[in-house]
Amino acid sequence: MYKLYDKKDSGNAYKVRLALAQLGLGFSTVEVDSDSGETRTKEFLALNPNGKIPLLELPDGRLLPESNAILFYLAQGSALWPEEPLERAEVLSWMFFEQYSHEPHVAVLRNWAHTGRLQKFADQIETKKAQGHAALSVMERHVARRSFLAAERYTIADVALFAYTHVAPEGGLSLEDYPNLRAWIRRVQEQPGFVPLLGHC
Ligand SMILES: N[C@@H](CCC(=O)N[C@@H](CS)C(=O)NCC(=O)O)C(=O)O
Repeated sequence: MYKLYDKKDSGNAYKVRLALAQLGLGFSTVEVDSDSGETRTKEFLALNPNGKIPLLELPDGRLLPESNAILFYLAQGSALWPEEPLERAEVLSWMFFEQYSHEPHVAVLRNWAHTGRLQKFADQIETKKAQGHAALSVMERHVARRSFLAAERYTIADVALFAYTHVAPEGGLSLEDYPNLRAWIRRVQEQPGFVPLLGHC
């Protein structure tokens, strides 16, 4: 069975829980409070030297960090990972977009809000919001004429981007002006085996 080093309110960890659930794979979780330094202990750093969750332990004990790499690993041979090379590249393109242009703004604002640090980072809020809205706008335009992000079907690109997009308002990024994105969120929530993000933050 898989073991997920997890945090119930983490969108990055939620990506993995969602994929595991939708793929029907059994797993146990170990809660690691990344907001209070538990990913920076000597013991955890021995598991993931980068000091971050999610971290997946495979049934044979091998360890795999990085949410999107974990999604890629789990999705092999499933409908969540297309077969055609260009469609695969499109999925990866959105997953790289998520890590570089979306998560550092959309997820970070949410984390600052939930950990009471908006005041501490007040001088960065407007820039982060502009960057977050820029990423959401790219997605809004893309899903205006498509049901899903890549390969014309639900893939791990949707899993990766759903995690923080649907809770963007928790970080002060309203989805009011993104009707197509809200429709895409509903389509993801209707996928077989869908499970919600746990925890409030
Ligand atoms: N690129 C990583 C980011 C993971 C990440 O930022 N994890 C956060 C929680 S959501 C964390 O563990 N932070 C603790 C720390 O950096 O000390 C991924 O996608 O898995």
